[in-house]
Amino acid sequence: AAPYDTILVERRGRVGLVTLNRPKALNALNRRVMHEVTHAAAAFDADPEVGCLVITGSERAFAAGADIKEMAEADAIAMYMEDGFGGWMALTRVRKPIVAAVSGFALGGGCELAMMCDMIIASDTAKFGQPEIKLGIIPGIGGSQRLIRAVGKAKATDLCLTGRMMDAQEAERSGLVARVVPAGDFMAEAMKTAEAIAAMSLPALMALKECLGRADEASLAEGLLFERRAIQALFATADRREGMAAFVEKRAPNFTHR
Ligand code: CO8
Repeated sequence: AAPYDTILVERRGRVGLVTLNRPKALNALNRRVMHEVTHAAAAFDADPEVGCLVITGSERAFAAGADIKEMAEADAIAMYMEDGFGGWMALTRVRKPIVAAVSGFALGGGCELAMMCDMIIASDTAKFGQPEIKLGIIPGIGGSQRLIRAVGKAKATDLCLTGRMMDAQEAERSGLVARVVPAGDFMAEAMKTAEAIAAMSLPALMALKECLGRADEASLAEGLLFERRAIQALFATADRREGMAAFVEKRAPNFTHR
């Protein structure tokens, strides 16, 4: 692996695992973390042996937001010239599914990072929020856009304007989180889920991620057409033949991800 300072990176079978690792700062997301996470994710995206990624933090914190100590020194013109925080957009170009395994604090940029992933599995200790307003700023990598799409206008507005935290149960109720599991089990659950996803046909997974992403970005008519073209194209894969043959023959499929 590349020499990373702020993350741990490991491939387990077909799952690429990225663990944020700045425990003393509750995994605050500084520039270095941004470069390392996006670099590691792009490397897993390019690795044909990987079918699904997991991004996680520690039990205490997924990530407590952008690094406030770094931001305290920032200057507006420099931020603009270097497109401050813009590097995180690279994560949205990853074409394989990403599961966020969230325990403890997922605040500000941490909540936004979790929302850039395709699904969130949370421990029952997870706490989500967009507390930027308390610092005199606002979310910067999608909080005002993705949260409203995930939980609706009422709750997103409440969270963003007050900066309050929402617990795992409220996050699940409101549709931000796919599953809540007991604290001790969240990593096992996330890894098991990612392994199950990674065992599916990779071209189908990639097409599916693209289609799901369209739901937020296109009209229903455009999205339906996009989905139909994608399923038609998937009839060309060997995995499609194998998947259907395996069903008919009452056996497990042996996907080759082609
Ligand atoms: N940045 C830098 N350091 C942090 C951060 C942070 N966001 N959060 C915690 N830390 C540090 C603390 O300074 C402390 O360090 P030290 O031991 O040296 O004093 C250490 O982590 C432990 O934190 P606490 O002692 O505060 O732990 P508590 O359990 O008392 O409190 C909280 C935990 C509630 C999470 C508290 O630390 C907190 O409120 N943190 C800040 C949360 C926040 O405001 N986040 C939003 C930041 S703004 C943002 O994310 C902007 C988004 C724009 C784009 C983002 C791109 C990445």
